Amino acid sequence: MVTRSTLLSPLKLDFVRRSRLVFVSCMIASTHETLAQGTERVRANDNRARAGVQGVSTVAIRMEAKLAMWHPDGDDKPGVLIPVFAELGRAPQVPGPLIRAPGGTDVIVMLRNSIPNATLIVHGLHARPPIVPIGTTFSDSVVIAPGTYQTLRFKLDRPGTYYYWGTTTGRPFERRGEDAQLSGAIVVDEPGERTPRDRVFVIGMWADTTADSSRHRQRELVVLNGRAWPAGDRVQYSRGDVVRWRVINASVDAHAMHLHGFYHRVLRRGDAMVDTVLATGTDLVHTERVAAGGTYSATFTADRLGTWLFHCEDPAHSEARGPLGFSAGPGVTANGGIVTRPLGGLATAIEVTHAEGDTSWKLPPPLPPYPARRFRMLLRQNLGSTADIPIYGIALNEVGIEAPRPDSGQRVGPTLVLNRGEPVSVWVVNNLPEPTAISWHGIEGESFYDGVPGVSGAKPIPPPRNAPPPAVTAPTRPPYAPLIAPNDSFEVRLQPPRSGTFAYHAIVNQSRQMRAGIVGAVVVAERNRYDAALNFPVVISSPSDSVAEEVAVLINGSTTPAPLDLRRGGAFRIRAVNFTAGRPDLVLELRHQDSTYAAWRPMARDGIDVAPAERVPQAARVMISNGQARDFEFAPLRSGDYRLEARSPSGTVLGELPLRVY
Ligand SMILES: [Cu+2]
Repeated sequence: MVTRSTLLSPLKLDFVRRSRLVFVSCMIASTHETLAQGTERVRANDNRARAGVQGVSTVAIRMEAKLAMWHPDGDDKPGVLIPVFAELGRAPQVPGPLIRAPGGTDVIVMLRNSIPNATLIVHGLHARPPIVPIGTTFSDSVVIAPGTYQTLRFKLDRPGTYYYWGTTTGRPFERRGEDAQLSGAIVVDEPGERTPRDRVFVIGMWADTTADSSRHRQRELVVLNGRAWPAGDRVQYSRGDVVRWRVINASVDAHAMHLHGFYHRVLRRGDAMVDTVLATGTDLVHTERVAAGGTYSATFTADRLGTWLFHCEDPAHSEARGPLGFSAGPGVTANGGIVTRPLGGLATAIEVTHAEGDTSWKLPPPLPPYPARRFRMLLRQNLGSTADIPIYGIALNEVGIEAPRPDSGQRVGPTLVLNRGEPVSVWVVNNLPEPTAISWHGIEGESFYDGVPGVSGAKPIPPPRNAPPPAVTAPTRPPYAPLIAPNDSFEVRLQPPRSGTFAYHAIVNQSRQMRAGIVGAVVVAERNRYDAALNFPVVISSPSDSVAEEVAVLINGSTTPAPLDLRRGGAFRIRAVNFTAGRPDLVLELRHQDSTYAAWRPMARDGIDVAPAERVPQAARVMISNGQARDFEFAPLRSGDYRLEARSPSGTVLGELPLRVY
């Protein structure tokens, strides 16, 4: 129920006080009509039903933009009155109504602006491809005065994923505030084909909801199809289903969309205007960076049972935050207790269950293969660690081969080197003063060991009544991966199927624990082929200190990492992973002492080898988003000093790793 008190909550007053926007001023002098309109509740739009009335080769949609209450964290959580789109006579929606038709369809949109006293500008309601008659300039937008409507006719020809968006401020795409949910998907299907069973995800962002932080990333709420995790829908598939997704980033930040458990093949990338089919063979990724305003389409086969997270790898966008209008509060309570923060914001979960007729659930669950090697991974607190600024370390040893290490490293974990295909056990021992859980980033395996507490794993399937008990009784375990309490432990089984550079990292209290040091590289190599002298894992993370975080990154746990020594004439592999907070646009560069670019050869992306034709020497510069892994070969021919720099997209040096070649 929305009551008047919701409308006049402190959030609303604060929202009005701070806002500079046109339509808000109208709410201060709100008419009876505004209030009545505002009580309408936004429905999260899962984009499974198309809007409008479908004719033979036309679709007609009657829409309006109006104010309504949006509750991104769930119906029982705080809401906010914002302008949104609705189909006339239906509940308002975030994202807006889905315009979907086969190529060749004529679309008629009647759009009314019912936002009191605000001029609405809508972009994107035009033909695809955009048609520009000779002698005219193309405009992607229409201006609709308050209380009026316009009828737009355009033809959707070119198949692809697009969107429309509106603004009440007249600003360009840069919408973080009140009008930021005025976005909707446009999907053009292949003509003559049945509408595929795909999913359309629209990413939205909302800022300015808490007044107590000066740092914008602490104030950002990122939503998927109008809801923040865990309030949104999960996505269900049967094992073997071919999954097709369209992702539209209608927000003004880039996102690093990471899929747990699977690689997805990116088929197209685009934006509001164009959608380009990719012809390269190198678009099999577990993490796809999607720029502000960008789109992508991807596919994969859901051949692994269990529940899998699909989320933005940037903890600034997928860590739990306070409900709308409230900050999440400090990570540490007044008496020193540490608040556990599971995920929130830009995330959903994929549930893969047995296909109909698949009776393999009757069999006892397969036991993980007997581990060929066992590792013990001890997470502990380092000297100087405080509740507010924790410094954690990891001592890793192979049980029975190496003695436990006395030191734990600082702010970065040691590299875990595994052989491809070899089953191992990693005993994660939590001696931290807070609960934790470890995610095995990019490593395909069993859902339960993927490590996301309460998500990874699967609901147990009850046997039918009168079913005989299974022949072998498997050891019982909880259905979902646990949160590892302080002084508790969790045995993880891995059998990495492919070689490459991966990572492990904390997946609760994520930015806090990763910055403290619960992050490290995993390198999977052909059996016993890994040579530590030729391979340089480079883990980039963020400092705990929030002031330092704005201007620096840590490379291998330090703002002043120890130099690497390389021999002239050798071929060295740089294996970089980005687990910073809020840096999806990080740029890595390798430079000579005189600041010119050195040359390197791209070798792998996200653990997938690049095509041989692409492994050519080139200027050493790459963008690496959160959660991505990038491998390069550096074969220095002359001695001297080099440096690997991590830069912001505008070129500011955030961190530097010296390389000495002799
Ligand atoms: Cu993000």
